[in-house]
This record gives sequence, structure tokens and C-alpha cells, in this order.
Amino acid sequence: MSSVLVVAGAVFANGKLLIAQRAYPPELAGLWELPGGKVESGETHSDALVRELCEELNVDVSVGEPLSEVVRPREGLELVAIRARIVSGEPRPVEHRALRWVDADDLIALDDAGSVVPNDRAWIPELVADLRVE
Ligand code: 9L3
Ligand code: MG
Repeated sequence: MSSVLVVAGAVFANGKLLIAQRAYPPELAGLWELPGGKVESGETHSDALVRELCEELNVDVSVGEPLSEVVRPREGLELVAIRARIVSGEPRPVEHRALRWVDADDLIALDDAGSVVPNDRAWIPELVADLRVE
């Protein structure tokens, strides 16, 4: 059985975190996530994150440290979030409905409202901790 690995970017700038509102599939449309996607064969996590954020946001990023929580929602699927910073470009929602820069309180409010992609919820405590010291 082939296993799917997804990388997601925790992009920080000016004390805020960039989140993206999914447009598909229907069960996730309208919910907010860390942007990213599947690692392709031959790519490192870092390569995949740079490619995904270029495709999805039209920015170049430098890749930092992964969050400590690795999400394994089911057998054969693993999601890793990695901190990143924009090196060039202004993010645009190429594949998403919208983008938002959030602070810790915004992120907590979105989560409380049930507006975060379920798989991404495990990252919130660490993201909030990062935002509190940004
Ligand atoms: N996914 C969940 N949280 C995320 C990302 C980037 C992706 N932050 C899930 C949604 C899809 C799968 O991983 O089921 C592949 O993601 P994409 O290629 O549709 O973005
Ligand atoms: Mg994606």
C-alpha cells in the first residue's frame, strides 16, 4: 500500500500566520487550513513545500523547522506542518477561496467556530504559542 505524505506551510510574517480557505472537496470547502499538498516521489519535505506554496500562493519561501505534532488521521496518511517565511512575492489565493493573516486570538476564534480543517486542529496549540512570541 502506498502511503501519502502531505506537507503544510506555517507561514509567519509581521507577527501573524497565513491561513487559506479551501475551495474543495465539498466536505472541506469553506474551512481554513495551512496551505500545502502531497509530497511527490523524489522530493524532500522542503522541496515539496516550496513547490506547493509557489503553486498555491505564488510566493517563494524559505523553509524552517517542522512543528512537533505529526498528524496521522488514518493508516497511510501523514501530515507534517513546517514553518516558512516569504522570500519573494505577495501571496494570492491561486487555488483557495481566500487568504487571511491571523493572530493567536483570530486562530482560536476560527477553531472555536468549527472553521478549521479537522486534520489541522492538532497544530493549533503550537501555532498559537508561536504567534504569542512572534
Ligand atoms: N490536507 C489537510 N490539511 C492541510 C493540507 C494542505 C491538506 N493543511 C488534506 C486535504 C486533502 C489532502 O490533505 O485530503 C491533500 O491536500 P491537497 O493536495 O488537496 O491540498
Ligand atoms: Mg493543497
